[in-house]
Amino acid sequence: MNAVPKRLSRSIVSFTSPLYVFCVVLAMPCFASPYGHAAEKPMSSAVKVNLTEWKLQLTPARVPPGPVIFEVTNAGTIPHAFEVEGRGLERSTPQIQPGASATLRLDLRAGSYEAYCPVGKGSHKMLGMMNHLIVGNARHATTTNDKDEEGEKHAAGHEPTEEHGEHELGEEYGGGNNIMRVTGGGPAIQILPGPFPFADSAMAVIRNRPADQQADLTHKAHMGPYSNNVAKISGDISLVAIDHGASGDSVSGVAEFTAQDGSRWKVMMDRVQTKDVPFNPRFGGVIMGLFYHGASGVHTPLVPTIQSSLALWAVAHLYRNDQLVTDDAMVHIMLLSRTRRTSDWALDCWDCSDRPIEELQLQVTPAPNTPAFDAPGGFLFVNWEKSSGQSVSL
Ligand SMILES: [Cu+2]
Repeated sequence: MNAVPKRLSRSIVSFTSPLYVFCVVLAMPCFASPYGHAAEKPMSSAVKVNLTEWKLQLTPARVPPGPVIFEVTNAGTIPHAFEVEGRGLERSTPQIQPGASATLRLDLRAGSYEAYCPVGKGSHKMLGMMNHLIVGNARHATTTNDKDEEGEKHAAGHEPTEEHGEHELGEEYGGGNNIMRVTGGGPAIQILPGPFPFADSAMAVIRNRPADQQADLTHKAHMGPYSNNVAKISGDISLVAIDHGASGDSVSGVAEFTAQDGSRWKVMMDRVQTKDVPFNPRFGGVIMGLFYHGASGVHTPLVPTIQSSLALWAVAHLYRNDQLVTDDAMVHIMLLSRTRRTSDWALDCWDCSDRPIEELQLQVTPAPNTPAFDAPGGFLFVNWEKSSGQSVSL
């Protein structure tokens, strides 16, 4: 998954200078309390939490045991929330709208806690909105390799600074190395321009977006590709995708189909697309296992809420009737939970995340500032309705 920086440099920095810990834990309340009741009522620590797509920053990321006040700001463009989990505790803020703030007060025992965004059934967390809070002297629960020991050693005796709040652990999510072979099967249908049948439900999400996104999404709600205007066609697709960290994602494969107007199209996947998809920072490459779209708040709401075993963004060579159209066609492919009924292939669920994963979607659009394709609506959107993927861990 290129969407999330996985090989993040470990900016693990220690606060474990014995002198520093002593001062924070013991001395600070004494100095800070003018009444000298520090032992009965320890002073609260304050942690600033910054939420964006798709990052969660804690400043500082280590506090002494006792009361902690989290001052949470959603600096992103979609709703988020903040949850702390660990040592038998699990507490969160309500959902926080973009630009808004919330406060969470907890009494924390020494230990390591997960701090993450709980929105989207784990998808925001998986995309990178996750960090660790260390209370007291605890070592990080998941730091086991030598690098961390080194980091701690080197940092020992240094004063903590702001950057220590950036306690990022990329390897915990999607650090694997997965390969998936996908073959399209079942009826192939071409989706033609038309209104999105769940536009009313989508509007609840669209209303929370910035003005420029609202305009784009509202336009697509009326003529976008996710419509019930479909035609049965014929064609094949097969591909191999590799999810291998920030720089190793890869895709290869070919789709060939004869569209509803009789034109023959060929899509040859060339490479993953790692540049941000407009309005969706950090999407790109190959992502295996993601709950998103629809009401999840992740990516466009003009697709029902779905679970995907594979989502990828690629750049392809595109041919029409054996003539090259472009070397830079933008491709989005998902193997996802079924969104359409088998009688007339109409979209029939707003939340389709519990359905079996067997629908393969191929969406091909022109790169920005290039001509629309010679196809209805200027795009190509084909589903293979009974497809399968084989995932293998290397
Ligand atoms: Cu979130």
